[in-house]
Amino acid sequence: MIEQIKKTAVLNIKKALDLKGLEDLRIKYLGRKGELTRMLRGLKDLSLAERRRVGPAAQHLKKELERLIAEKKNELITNYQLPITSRFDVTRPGHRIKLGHIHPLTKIEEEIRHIFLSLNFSVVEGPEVETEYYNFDALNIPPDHPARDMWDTFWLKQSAKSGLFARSDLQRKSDLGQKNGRLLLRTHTSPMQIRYMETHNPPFQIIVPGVVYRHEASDATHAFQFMQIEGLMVGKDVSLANFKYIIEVFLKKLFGSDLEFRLVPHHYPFVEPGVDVYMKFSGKWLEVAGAGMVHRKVFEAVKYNPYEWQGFAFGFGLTRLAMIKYNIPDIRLFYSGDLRFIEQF
Ligand code: FA5
Repeated sequence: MIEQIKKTAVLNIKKALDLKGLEDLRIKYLGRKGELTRMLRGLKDLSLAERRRVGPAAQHLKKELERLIAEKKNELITNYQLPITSRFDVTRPGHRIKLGHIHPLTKIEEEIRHIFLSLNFSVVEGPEVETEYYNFDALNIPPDHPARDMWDTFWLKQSAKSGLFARSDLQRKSDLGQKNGRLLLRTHTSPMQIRYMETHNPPFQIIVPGVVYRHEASDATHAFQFMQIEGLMVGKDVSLANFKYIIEVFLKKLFGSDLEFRLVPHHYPFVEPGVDVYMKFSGKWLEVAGAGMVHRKVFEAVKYNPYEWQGFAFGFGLTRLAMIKYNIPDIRLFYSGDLRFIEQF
C-alpha cells in the first residue's frame, strides 16, 4: 500500500506543471484528508507488529513527499515564465547605451578650424610620414642641424623591398635634396608649407592641423606625440603686422578678449625674422607657437620669386593651446587614455 502511494505520488509531483497542480497534489497526499494522513491515522487500529512495520515507513514517506514538493515548488518558481506573448515587459528600464564623445583635442581642433575658416583661411592636411626633404631640406634646415639627429626624430627603417634602402652615410649624402629620400615621422607640420606651395600659386592663406612626433623625453609640457596647427599666408604685401593681427583675432576668439600674449625673437631656419609666441599659463609664460616671415630660400625651393611674394608662417602647439583652454596641468593626460580624465569633457 505504501509502495503504491509512493510510486504514484513521486511520479505526479515530478510531472506537476504549475504551483496550483502541485498544491492539489500536496492536499491529495498530505492534506488533512489526504491518502497518507489517513493511513497514518489508521495505524492505531493495527496490531503492534504491523504498526512497527508500517509506521516508520509511512513517516519516512511523509517526509520524502514534503521534501519533493518543496523542491518542485522552488523549481517551478525559478523557471516561471510568462506566456510568450507577454514576455516582453515594457515597464522594465532599458539598457543604457554608453555614448562616446569627442576628445578634447579634436574639440579644440574643430574650434580652431572654424575660427580660421571665418578669417577666410582654407584647411589642408598632409602626410604624417614625411621624407627628409620636405621635413628638413626644403625648409632650409641644414644637414648638420641637431633636429636631424636620431635622438630628435623618429626615422623609419626602410627595406630593399620598398625600393628605399637602409642607407649608409654616403648614400645619405646623395639623398640630400632628393624628394624621395629617407622617411621619418614628421617633427612639425611645416613640410605642408612646401607641399602646398609646390602645387598652388599665391596669394592664399591656409592652416594645416595635424599630429607630429618627436623623439624626446616627455614632461608636463612636452609629449613625444602632439598636435600642431601650421599657418601660411602668402601675398604681395603680407607683413609681420598682418601676422600679429591675425593671431590676436584668433587667440581672442579662442580664449576671450582678456588674454595676454607676447612675441619674442627666435631663430627658425625657414623664417626671417622669426618669433616665438608666448601665453600666460598658471602665472608663467608658456611657448605656444613659433612663427615668422617665410625665408627666401623656402620660396626658392618651391620656385616662387622671393622679390614678388612675401608671407608669414606659424606653427601653434595645438596640444598646448588645449592645456591653457581647459586648464590641464600635464600634457601627458591627453594621451593617457584615462577615462576619469576624458569623461570630464
Ligand atoms: C616648430 O615646430 C616650427 N615648425 C614652428 C614654426 C612654423 C616656426 C612656422 C616658424 C614658422 P617648435 O619646435 O618650437 O617649432 O614647435 C612649435 C610649437 O609646438 C611650440 O611652440 C610648442 O607650443 C609646441 N611643442 C613643441 N614641442 C612640443 C612637445 N614636445 N610637446 C608639446 N608641444 C610641443
